[in-house]
Amino acid sequence: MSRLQQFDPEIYQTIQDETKRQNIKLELIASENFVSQAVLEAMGQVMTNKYAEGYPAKRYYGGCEFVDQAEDLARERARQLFNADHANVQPHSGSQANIAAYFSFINHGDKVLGMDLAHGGHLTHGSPVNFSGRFFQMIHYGVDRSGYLDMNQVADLVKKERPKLIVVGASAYSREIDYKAFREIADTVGAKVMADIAHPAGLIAAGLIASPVPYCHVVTSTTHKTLRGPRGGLILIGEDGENDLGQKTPKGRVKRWSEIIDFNVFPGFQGGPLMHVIAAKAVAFKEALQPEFIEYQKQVMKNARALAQSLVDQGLDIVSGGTDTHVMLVDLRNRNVSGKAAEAALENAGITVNKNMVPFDTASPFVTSGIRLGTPALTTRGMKEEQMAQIARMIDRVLSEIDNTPLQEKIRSEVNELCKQFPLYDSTQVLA
Ligand code: DSN
Repeated sequence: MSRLQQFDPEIYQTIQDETKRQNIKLELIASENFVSQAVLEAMGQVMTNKYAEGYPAKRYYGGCEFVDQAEDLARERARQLFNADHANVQPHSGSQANIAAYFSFINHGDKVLGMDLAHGGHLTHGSPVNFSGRFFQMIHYGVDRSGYLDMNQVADLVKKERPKLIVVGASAYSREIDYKAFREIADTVGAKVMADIAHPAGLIAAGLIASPVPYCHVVTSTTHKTLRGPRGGLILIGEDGENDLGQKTPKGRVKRWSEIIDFNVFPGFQGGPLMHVIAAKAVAFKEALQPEFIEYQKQVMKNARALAQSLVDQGLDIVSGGTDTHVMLVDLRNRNVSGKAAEAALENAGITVNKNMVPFDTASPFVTSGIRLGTPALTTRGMKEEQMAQIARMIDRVLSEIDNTPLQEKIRSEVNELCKQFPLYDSTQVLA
């Protein structure tokens, strides 16, 4: 019996149950993935005990010699992975990374252009309920009726509004983003450009889609989506961003953006970094530097295309008609089913998705007219195009008879059978 099981059987049981849930259901939430055993091990270890405010070799606490090595490895591997000049691996999350990046380049009240949440943007790209919408004057761009980013709208808004910062990136946009075009538009008014690559980071690291690092002043990310690391944030600065001069100190010294970013992460918005998570980020970055990671990401994209095509073949409507990445948005309006009802029915059938607004949605964010699907997690399990076609048929059956509970139960047993062929974690390993 493990020490955890002995001391805290209730929490032990929740971990057992969650392990089972992950094993027996089909995880199609586009922002989730399954980390390796090595990443799990790196997170559950004694570095959680260590305070290390500051940065390697410049800490406010003694005893940091080994966590310094771990953070240096994480920073170096992140730089190598993204071909960046500077990496900060301390943000506890993507939102924390974004806060630090915003306040590095702009001040409270400044004007920012970001993607509309309802068109695929993220809460931190200017939602009125988020710090971004409360601290800055946000204006929004979106997609056109074809579901593609409307670059004419971006150019018009930049010309008219002259924002100080342009935020590029999305949580529910399936097409490649032209970061170079954003930068060219930004340069017409001297705006800075921040790319948030939380979703496609793994595809970018694998070199399969364009990187914003050469074009944007700063790049933020999470580490746990396509990148398949522990939950956390990351900030990168490319050569161009690093050569662009930052702000002057009161004594007249010009600071580099890397210094300004680091200062805004700590002491600006965070205290002690989570050193066990940073160690796990280093492990995940090492995994992402292996040739197998490129093969994995290629399969993520192939699976996404196969799933999107199979859903279209079943008569479902995919925003923009398909995907270039790992994610897709299903517009359910032609089925007369809400995103909320679809999420619940699919969950009952063992298929985990999230409801999502679709562009030009008239339903509320709690109801929505769509669902978002992604393939990173199922690809980690080893599933391929054949399984994607099978899953698309299951999704269609559930959506075609949304209130048919016996059908959902039947499909759930089919899902369990499919999952058994692609085993995930062994609970004895997870709790070893
Ligand atoms: N919650 C994440 C997602 O699902 O895309 C974004 O932070």
